[in-house]
Amino acid sequence: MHPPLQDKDWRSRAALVEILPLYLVIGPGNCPEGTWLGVARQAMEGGVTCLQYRDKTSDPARFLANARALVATAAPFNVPVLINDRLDMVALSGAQGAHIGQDDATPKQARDFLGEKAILGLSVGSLEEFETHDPRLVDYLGVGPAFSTTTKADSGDAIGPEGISAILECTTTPVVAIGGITTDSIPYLYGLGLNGVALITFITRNRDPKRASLDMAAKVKMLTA
Ligand code: TZP
Ligand code: MG
Repeated sequence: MHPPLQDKDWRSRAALVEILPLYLVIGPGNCPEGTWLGVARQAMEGGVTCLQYRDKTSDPARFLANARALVATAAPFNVPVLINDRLDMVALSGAQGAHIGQDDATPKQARDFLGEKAILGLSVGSLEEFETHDPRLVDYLGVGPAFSTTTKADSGDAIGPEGISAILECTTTPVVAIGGITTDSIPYLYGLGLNGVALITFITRNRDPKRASLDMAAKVKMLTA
């Protein structure tokens, strides 16, 4: 059994290795109207191990209400919630941490703001971006886009398994790949040393998000086999 969410040392390597394998990034914009929270629940029933609330359009009150709803939905599953970009919403929503990109607060600003207990993830799209970060401040890296994706317009060109490998060779920080990952594309990532995969479309646009998560959970086991 897992200890209660708030008591866990989320930043420990053991905790990160447990939560990163199947990571769902989700917000209202990724799902048909009114369904996103149910999709998140079904995804956790299917084995999703970590959630990121990512919402570029809601006003602050709606953002906070949604983030709180996701935290409450995830708690019985012992699944942590990370907040994309909006560091101010982390403590207010009861989330376990944040995920930032290269154009957001710096890892130093984020760590100073969040304190020592919160999980902090950073997006990295190249070796150049990787080299500018201080690994002591960041708990995991989201590397990609692994494959081409239309979900994030400014995500840059796909870096492929080779680009991901180049970064993995330079770090001991846990890494998840993101971008265009499906049950068909994930085999190209086997054996690279990834700790997990982060997904939007494969789960949120699937008619059966639980089934999609179960299928992906089975494949994710082969990442480290
Ligand atoms: N960051 C890099 S690619 C991406 C993000 C948020 C989108 C990934 O979404 P999908 O739909 O799984 O390709
Ligand atoms: Mg961002």
